[in-house]
Amino acid sequence: MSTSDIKPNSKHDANAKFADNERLKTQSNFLRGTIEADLSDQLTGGFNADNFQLIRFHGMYQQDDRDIRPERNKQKLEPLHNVMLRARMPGGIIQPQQWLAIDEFAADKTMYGSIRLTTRQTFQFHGVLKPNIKEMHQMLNSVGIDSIATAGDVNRNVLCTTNPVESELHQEAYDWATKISEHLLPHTKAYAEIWLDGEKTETTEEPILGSTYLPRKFKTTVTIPPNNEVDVHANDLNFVAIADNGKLVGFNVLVGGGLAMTHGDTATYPRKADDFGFISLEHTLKIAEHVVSVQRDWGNRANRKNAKTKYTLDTFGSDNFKAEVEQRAGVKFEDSRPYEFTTRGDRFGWVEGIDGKHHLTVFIQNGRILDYPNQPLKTGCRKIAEIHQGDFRMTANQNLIIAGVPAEQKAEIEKIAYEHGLIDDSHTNQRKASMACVSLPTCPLAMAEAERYLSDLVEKTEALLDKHNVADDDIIMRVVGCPNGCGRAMLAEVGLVGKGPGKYNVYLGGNREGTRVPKLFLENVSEDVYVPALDELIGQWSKERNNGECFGDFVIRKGIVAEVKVSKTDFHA
Ligand code: SRM
Ligand code: SF4
Repeated sequence: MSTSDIKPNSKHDANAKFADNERLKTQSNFLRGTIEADLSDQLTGGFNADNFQLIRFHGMYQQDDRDIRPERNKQKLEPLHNVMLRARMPGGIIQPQQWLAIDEFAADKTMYGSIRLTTRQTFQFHGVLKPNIKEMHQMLNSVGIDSIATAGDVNRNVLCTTNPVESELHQEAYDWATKISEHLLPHTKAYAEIWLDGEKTETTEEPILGSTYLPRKFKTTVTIPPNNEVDVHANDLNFVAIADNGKLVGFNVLVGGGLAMTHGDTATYPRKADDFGFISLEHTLKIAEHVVSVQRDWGNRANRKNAKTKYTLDTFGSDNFKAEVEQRAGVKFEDSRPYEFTTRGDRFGWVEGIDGKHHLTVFIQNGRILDYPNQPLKTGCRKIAEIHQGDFRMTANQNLIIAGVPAEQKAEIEKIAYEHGLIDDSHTNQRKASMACVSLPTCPLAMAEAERYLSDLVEKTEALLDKHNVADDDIIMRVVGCPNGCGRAMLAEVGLVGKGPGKYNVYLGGNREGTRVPKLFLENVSEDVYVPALDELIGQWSKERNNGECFGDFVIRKGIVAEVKVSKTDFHA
């Protein structure tokens, strides 16, 4: 196919100039590009031209360590190119044998030695050098893991509430997450051909994604209320489980959430998803397919900053989008069934499931599993994996659940967890309610620190809560290194968004349930401004809040920031 064959998007200006990503997808021979040839190019540790982008569809990003970039530059060396890999793990479930394999690879073959749990229920390896990339995929494949479509303009890793307590409902929801993930995967066999030495085949079509794939990344969840830990409003497509007597009967479908924006560009904004209505179970895959197909055909392929589903809904009308989905799927949405989100946090410690199995949720600061001085988290996880009879579940808050433990093994697992810092009674509620994205040194888009700064900020916030006699309370606080918002600051009660080194925009007014976008409070400020400001606000909150009123609700009630009701009009107003 040549560039001139790219079909103009019927809904947009036929003369618009397509984003260059459209050309490269078109010319990629269904995501193959020249990646294979590039792998044997020893002149560079990186990937050439279009392959830099194409490897994303195979779950990898080319990166370099930004801390050492200036020094290498001085020495006239190319940046120390490496890749970050993100695995595909619908619902975040990983078996002990798989854990042992990734633990070993992280230790032996990555620059940082860590396993990084992400905000989307999977893990990343950071710092894999080119000669080790193929081996990495083959190792993953040998234990039943792949990284297909965890990045790029496709449907990404499908999230599912990590709720091992109501095991039956969770099992059903998890099965749907897996089915949806598989249904929406690219059909091309490029991944197997390139990384697993699979048989060379010819791909002639991508029946759901289309030969030029989607206009932009696409994110999906399956969610079991009342817990919204997957943060539905960060996602393009959400299936909210509706149960009758503990049996899953269907889903309410929410479409068009997303959190990214660009500093200074008011045409970009975080936006909540719209409720399209209820569907019964048998329509799930059809609806998933056609929300994707409408976004595929109506999404903006000229301007990538306005290409996500949230903008397609705002451009063409949510009702029109919904009607088109109904027509293509041959399914009418029914009225939404009642449900409520009441919580977003993980339930730390042990809980017993209805099947009598026990589940231990451990807090992993920033999701970074590594052996720290006095806290050998990685060794602890490995020791547990060596004896564990259940599985592990990665949560969307970057934490880990050791799930399905029989009563007789609880004590042994708990002992290992304590000895290795996986259970640490000194962690405050505030620490557990705080989250940051990766940011520096690996993220090429980072403008300010996030992961490496979070602990300091938490300590300062803990001191403020203590000072105002509310030390047992907490505020959902999230820090991101840039406005892409990977740590979901745009659904936090207090969200810090990186603007430059040590400088952040401070947003206030999200709620505990994750159903409200916060609003700008302070712009481009450093700690000497926002810590005293938080001191004052926390002081006010501690004295003037209504019974049980959370910080985010308080700042809205007091008019400290205005409520964002409709993002398109309210967010930048
Ligand atoms: Fe993200 C890009 C890390 C969740 C919105 N994200 C990136 C990249 C790959 C930078 C890049 O493009 O080169 C970051 C790699 C950093 C590194 O060194 O690892 C990165 N994103 C992450 C993770 C690892 C953050 C974390 O601390 O856990 C999360 C991986 C999720 C996963 O397993 O798939 C992660 N990213 C998110 C989320 C939150 C979510 O989905 O729940 C968002 C906001 C929700 C949304 O999509 O609206 C998010 N990431 C972005 C964006 C902005 C997309 C947009 O709509 O404009 C980018 C940049 C882009 O795509 O151009 C981005
Ligand atoms: Fe990187 Fe920005 Fe995402 Fe943080 S929010 S990981 S800095 S892209």
